[in-house]
Amino acid sequence: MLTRRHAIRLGLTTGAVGAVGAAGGVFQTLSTPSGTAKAATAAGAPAVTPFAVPLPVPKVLKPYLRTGTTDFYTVTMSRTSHEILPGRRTDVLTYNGSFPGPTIRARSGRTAVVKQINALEMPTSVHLHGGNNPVAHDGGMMDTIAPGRSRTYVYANKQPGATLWTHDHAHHMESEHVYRGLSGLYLLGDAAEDRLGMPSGAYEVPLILRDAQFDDTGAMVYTMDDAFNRTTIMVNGRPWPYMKVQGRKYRFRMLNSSNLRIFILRLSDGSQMTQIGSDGGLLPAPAPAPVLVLSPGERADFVIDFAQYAPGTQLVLENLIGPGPVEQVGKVMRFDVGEKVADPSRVPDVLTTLPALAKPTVERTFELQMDEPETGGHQAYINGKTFDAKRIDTEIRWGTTELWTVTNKSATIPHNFHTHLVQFRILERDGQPVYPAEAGWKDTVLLFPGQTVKLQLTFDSHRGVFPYHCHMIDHSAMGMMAHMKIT
Ligand SMILES: [Cu+2]
Repeated sequence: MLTRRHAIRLGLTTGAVGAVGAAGGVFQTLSTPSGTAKAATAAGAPAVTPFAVPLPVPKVLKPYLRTGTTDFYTVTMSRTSHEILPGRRTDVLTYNGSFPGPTIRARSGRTAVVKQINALEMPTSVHLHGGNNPVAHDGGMMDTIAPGRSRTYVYANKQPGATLWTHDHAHHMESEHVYRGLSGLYLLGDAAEDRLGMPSGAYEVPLILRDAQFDDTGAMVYTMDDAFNRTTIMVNGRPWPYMKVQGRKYRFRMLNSSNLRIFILRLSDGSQMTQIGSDGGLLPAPAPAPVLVLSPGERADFVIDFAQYAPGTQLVLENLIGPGPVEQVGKVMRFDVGEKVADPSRVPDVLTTLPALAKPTVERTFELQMDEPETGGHQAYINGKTFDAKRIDTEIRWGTTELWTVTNKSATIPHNFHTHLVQFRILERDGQPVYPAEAGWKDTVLLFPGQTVKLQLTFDSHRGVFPYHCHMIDHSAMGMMAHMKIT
């Protein structure tokens, strides 16, 4: 349980304590100041008027070739400049020149072949976060693409439809590379999901959240592990955008692509959203969501029905957790509701069936810890060890189902826990069942200081060495990462 003292040290805004402390049941509805003042960015940065720029939607990458089984894509990683803050140019690292990168729309059961050309001056590695792929195509941290070279990743997509994420994973550089823009959505669809008739096309919209710090020239400032000065909130690459919506249902595919920032989101009128999916795919049933809680790397698939609002209504998507001044980090974007329109889409009561949980035969414990701020240290650890690329930390027999107990041993710093290769299930948090939105397929789980989760994982796909790590990626770059070997 998160105490108020912890909350204050974490910089939570009023009311968020109830949200993150609630175990079992859904999170409580919260109250928080709804900042309307002009949002200055960090000291010295140009002020940005919130809700002044329209929400862009990353374009969908077209395959250059489609066969009966496979879609072929080419992506070039390059440095370019982009308008993020209105009227300024910012140097960014991009996939195919866009910030964030273009969306790949893949299909479950069809192979996607993505040739990644590294036109940058440093090594990169492309990881498909949430994807079930063999070592050679996982974008390992040491398995990098040298400057000027290319690498072809093959994704078999043998998993249910899900909101996945391609991002850089080059060791000791991933944190800055992702921060500067090597990040893009990978939406995996499947036929069973299509048959549900949920909002699609123009009514299925990616929302890629993140923060950043800018200086007075509009340049992005990267300081390792600086959670406090990244107070410009962006969605799809623009600060505090607005989105004009029609009076009908929309499906949002949300990713928190921040390095360190956690979001606890709610609508400014306090009405509920409907969460339909999590990291690894659809939930069994729609879950009422008074708030959405997303730590870095987590995804939420959710629906808002704007038909319930009078035309002209403006709804702010607010954030209830810091760090940062509430007038900056307390809001994310605004929905401007238009006229009601016909809406043939549905959100059925049953979305999918999750497989029965196999009985775990191996139990392990993992403790996440890093040097506390007052010590001045900059190392991070899993089970007391900082990352060593040559060390195997966990040996797993192929076919085994395991129960992992993961604890955040930090006194003041939240962490999360991300596994490559497998989607897991969260059995409980601090001894209590998790709320419905966390009970589906997950690959990343949030742990506030002192929290413990129990995870169930089955290793019945690819063999080899894969990492697991904190996905507050400044922390993984500081060593909160380890290797598992499945044999
Ligand atoms: Cu961490």
